[in-house]
Amino acid sequence: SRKIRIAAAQIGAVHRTDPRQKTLDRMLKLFEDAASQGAELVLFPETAFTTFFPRHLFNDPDELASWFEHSDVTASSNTAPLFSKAKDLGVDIAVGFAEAADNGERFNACVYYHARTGSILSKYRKIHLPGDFEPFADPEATNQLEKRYFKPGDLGFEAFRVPDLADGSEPIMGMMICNDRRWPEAWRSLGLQGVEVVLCGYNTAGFAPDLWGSDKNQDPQKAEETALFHHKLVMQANSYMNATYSVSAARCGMDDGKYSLIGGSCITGPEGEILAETRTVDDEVIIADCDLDLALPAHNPADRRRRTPPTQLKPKTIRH
Ligand code: CDT
Repeated sequence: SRKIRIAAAQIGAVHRTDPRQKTLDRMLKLFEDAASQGAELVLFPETAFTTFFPRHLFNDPDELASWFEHSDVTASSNTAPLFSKAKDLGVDIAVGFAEAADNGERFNACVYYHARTGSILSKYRKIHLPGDFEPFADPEATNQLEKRYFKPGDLGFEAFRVPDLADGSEPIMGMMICNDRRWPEAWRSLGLQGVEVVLCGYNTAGFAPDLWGSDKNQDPQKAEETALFHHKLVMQANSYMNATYSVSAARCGMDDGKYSLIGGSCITGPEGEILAETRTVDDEVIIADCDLDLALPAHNPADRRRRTPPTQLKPKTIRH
């Protein structure tokens, strides 16, 4: 059989003033916890090493730069200890970070780190950047200035094979970041490459009416429930339609005592069923044993559920 034990490491509130070392220590603890339970791969959230900084406007370029890491995230002193721990324990990691490339371009990125070879096996740069370039006029509104701080990803949705996992059968994985999970193209691009495990870290605002374009008078708790519902809906429905496992890891909780982010990290099977989910909005590890043979329809071209999309992608004009 082709089994892998996968973990999602959810990270609770991280405040703007929290020292990097404190957050890194929390990540190391989560990682050790997952590894001690036999996880072979641990997924961390989007921009996992810091608070979700795109909610703030930074006019000072040095201050803005301080939230980013060089593309070789395994080498930075802010982040390297997580990767050396992964190498020591022989456990793979997928983790999100704000990437500053050598040519000055910046991306909301994530990497798949392969412990056995001690190297980055794959990198993904977020394609669907939500929010705006300019902050809202209302100083109380929650901003999401991703379009200001990041370029849209330029690497596509590329599935990749992971050596040394699932009895050497090289499972096919793919990564997306947060808002990408709401777009069918993201899933379908990976689905058509036969993906077996989709990895998705996220920071999803709970009650943020300006951001969601909803009524400020709405009940905050109801708003959070709706955000959570949509999160689970897309993870379960797209896992089912693409016959793939999916793993999602939240940065969640109440940042700075005022910005709420939903939890709901989960591991979903190829039938759309939830195999494991978090119960808190705090630091928490969830684990599931994923039998990739159950994602078989993804590999069986004769399966009646799978069709290559038609090449004619424009609507037909029918004249009467
Ligand atoms: N980080 C991120 O992409 N968050 C978005 C918030 C949407 S803005 C209303 C998300 O899709 O969860």
